[in-house]
Amino acid sequence: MSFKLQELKYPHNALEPYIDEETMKLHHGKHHQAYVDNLNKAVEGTKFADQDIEEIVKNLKDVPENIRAAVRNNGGGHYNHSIFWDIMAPGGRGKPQGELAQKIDEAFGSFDKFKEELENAGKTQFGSGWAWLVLDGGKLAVVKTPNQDNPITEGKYPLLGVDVWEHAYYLKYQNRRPEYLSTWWNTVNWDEVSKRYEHYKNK
Ligand code: MN3
Repeated sequence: MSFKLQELKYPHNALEPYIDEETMKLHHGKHHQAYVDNLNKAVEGTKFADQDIEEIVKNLKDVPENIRAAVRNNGGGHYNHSIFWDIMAPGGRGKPQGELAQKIDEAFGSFDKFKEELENAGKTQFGSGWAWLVLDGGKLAVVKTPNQDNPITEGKYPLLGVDVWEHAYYLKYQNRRPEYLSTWWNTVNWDEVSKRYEHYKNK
């Protein structure tokens, strides 16, 4: 068995005007595909070829040292982007609802404060990486990771993540990462983020 690039649940132009079609085509079809291909090469002939990508990234310390860096970068790349495509949707889905909305208010003071904190994490991630909303010991927090690292390797469950690699925004926003980040909220599928919250809240 090998890892596969999943189809997007929406067309490449569906996140316009916030994320342009060309960026989506390259990002999904080339960048994500390359992570999948390189992950498959790294784990070929090992037991990891048959494991769930989340389990692999979560238990990165169990991956043999000779392939760990390749799995960290490409397995992380595969896992991170799979989350990213899922938590976006055409037209977005407004605001968090119910228990997740309440937990965001408790943890950050308000939804706007949370947005500010996540954007700030994305802006201040030096070089390539991600900004995340995570469940850390049952509490919501914002963290950032370099490269293709995922917070789950540190035991923090990712509910939402925004890619701040230049390939995620450069065609449309050039060097304006803050503008990409503030616009990105229009794409967030809060129904999916809530599902992730429900799935991870008791772990
Ligand atoms: Mn990317």
